[in-house]
Amino acid sequence: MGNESEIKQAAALLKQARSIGCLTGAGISAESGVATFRDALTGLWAHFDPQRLASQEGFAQDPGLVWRWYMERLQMVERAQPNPGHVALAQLEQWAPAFSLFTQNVDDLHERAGSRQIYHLHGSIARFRCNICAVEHPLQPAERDAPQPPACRHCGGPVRPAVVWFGELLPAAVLAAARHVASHCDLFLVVGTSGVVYPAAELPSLARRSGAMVIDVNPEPGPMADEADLFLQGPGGQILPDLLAAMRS
Ligand code: BJW
Ligand code: ZN
Repeated sequence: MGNESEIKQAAALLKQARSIGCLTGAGISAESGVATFRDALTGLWAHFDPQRLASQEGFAQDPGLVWRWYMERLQMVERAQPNPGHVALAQLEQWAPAFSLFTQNVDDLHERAGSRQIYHLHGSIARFRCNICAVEHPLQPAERDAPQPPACRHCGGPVRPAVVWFGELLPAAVLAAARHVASHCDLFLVVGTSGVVYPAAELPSLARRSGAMVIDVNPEPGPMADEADLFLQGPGGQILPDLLAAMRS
């Protein structure tokens, strides 16, 4: 667990900062019951490789398998509620003079917790588009339970979630905004990411090289903790509210 003196140091840094950048990963939603990306491959999915499911190659090989995996995860996201970690980040946005939140998550729990300045690096699991012509496809209830992805009404191509798979480009404007914030902020806060997927994983080191202090919140030490000036060990749903409380005291 992040100890009291580290929480105090982090709270002092957050209070002084004029501009804060924040990067979140699947860990911020874990306490809401949304499996982290690697945990999402337990149970029924334990024998599948995430790089295969979340890729064009995997979709081409077995579109039904990929579709069912996403429909199961969509249901998990819809049932979930924001946790105290999401709420604390929304409160931090109100407090800070400038605050931008970049999430790798495809859920909408930050929005539902009240965050406003939020950018999705890897898209959204609740939107759909054609894999061939990219036209948007509003999902019908019956399509959710179907064993195969629906066909595009425009060109007949397979419909897919509007997320970013391995080997695909992140939305250019979102990535440019993230790099701009990372290279101009005073403080960069990282929460709940394993830090192994690029280009999101390069943002904390970009911030550090540009002169920002970096704080990492995670129950497990990993590549992001090595990059950080301060590592607060523990779950986001506990550490982030503790940080907010320390800022107020
Ligand atoms: C808690 C907690 C609690 C638990 N509180 N924490 C440079 C070097 C090497 C490779 C590349 C490179 N640049 C690009 C690449 C290729 C590739 C890549 O990064 N590969 C690596 C695996 C090596 N990147 C790409 O292909 C990207 N595209 C790209 O760069 O285009 C140009 C290009 C193409 C090809 C070659 C070169 C350049 C696209 C990446 C898209 C990633 N998409 C996914 C799927 C999204 C849709 C979906 O959700 O299904 O995004 S993959 C998956 O990983 C998902 C996540 O957003 C992402 C990150 O995972 P995250 O969030 O870190 O989750 P976990 O599960 O890994 O970790 C959870 C963490 O939470 C853990 O640390 C826990 O301890 C912690 N935790 N409980 C706080 N309560
Ligand atoms: Zn189409």
